[in-house]
Amino acid sequence: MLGKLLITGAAGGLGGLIRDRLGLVARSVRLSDIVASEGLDPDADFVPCDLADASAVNRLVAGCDGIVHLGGISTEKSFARILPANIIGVHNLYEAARRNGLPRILFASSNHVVGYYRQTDRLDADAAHRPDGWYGISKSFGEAVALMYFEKFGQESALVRIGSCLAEPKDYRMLATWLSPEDFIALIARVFAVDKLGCPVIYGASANTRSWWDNGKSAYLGWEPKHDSEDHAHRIERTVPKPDRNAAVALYQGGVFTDEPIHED
Ligand code: NAI
Ligand code: 15L
Repeated sequence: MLGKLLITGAAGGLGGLIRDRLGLVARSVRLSDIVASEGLDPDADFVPCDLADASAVNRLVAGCDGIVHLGGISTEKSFARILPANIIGVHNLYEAARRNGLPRILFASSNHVVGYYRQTDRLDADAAHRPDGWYGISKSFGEAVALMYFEKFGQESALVRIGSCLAEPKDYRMLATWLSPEDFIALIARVFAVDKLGCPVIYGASANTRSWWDNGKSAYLGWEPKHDSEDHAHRIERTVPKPDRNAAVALYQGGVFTDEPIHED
């Protein structure tokens, strides 16, 4: 079991789903975010930190044995907003890891690294990047940083291209992309338990019958997701209008992100 696990972006949606459920992964958990976290246990080890502040990130990482890096901008925004959090932030995190004993990192990458593939395409870990916006490009950058730190310094990272992680899938696209929180927690546990991690790309999706993604190249992790979005298909078919088959949300793996303009604010 790990000693201290750091979770960045702990005040966000995904952070809220997992932060109290990592007792089998680490003896203690340090939570961090740029904003205060609602509903936080008053005894929690919460360290406010802007990922764009290199010295603060270095102090944050010191003494941690593993990192789940969720922090940053999580949707399509202007380059000006993505730059400090997702690009400078990833630089600062990996530099802090290098200076503090190379704690293993789970990097929350995204399906938007490959968002411009069609939903009829089937991808594995070697698919060339086809990012669908500045957000996807920032995740592509993060994956490249992780690979360089692995080659140069032996820094291990899991590059988890998360599909859609929420309690239940909400629409047709999520019947392919859904990752249940329980399956994500099981993946986190495998990433920090396996003897040799390396720097694999892993598609963060449950065992969905309609999945587009093949995790054969990271099978050595022993991650076996248990949930299948098919269990929610009837509810979605009954309650959610089916999108036009030529709409971005029905054509591309990245869904509506592929239709986003360049944001300028
Ligand atoms: P979120 O937007 O709810 O949480 C991100 C957190 O990062 C926020 O609490 C925010 O305050 C924090 N943050 C933003 N800028 C920061 C900065 N400069 N310094 C420190 N913290 C900063 O996003 P969510 O849904 O919780 O996602 C977590 C991570 O997983 C994100 O990196 C996202 O890109 C990735 N991801 C999530 C997916 C999902 O289905 N929820 C799908 C694919 C990727
Ligand atoms: C993501 O990368 C986003 O962080 C999340 O908010 C969802 O939109 C998800 O992808 C998705 O594609 O469903």
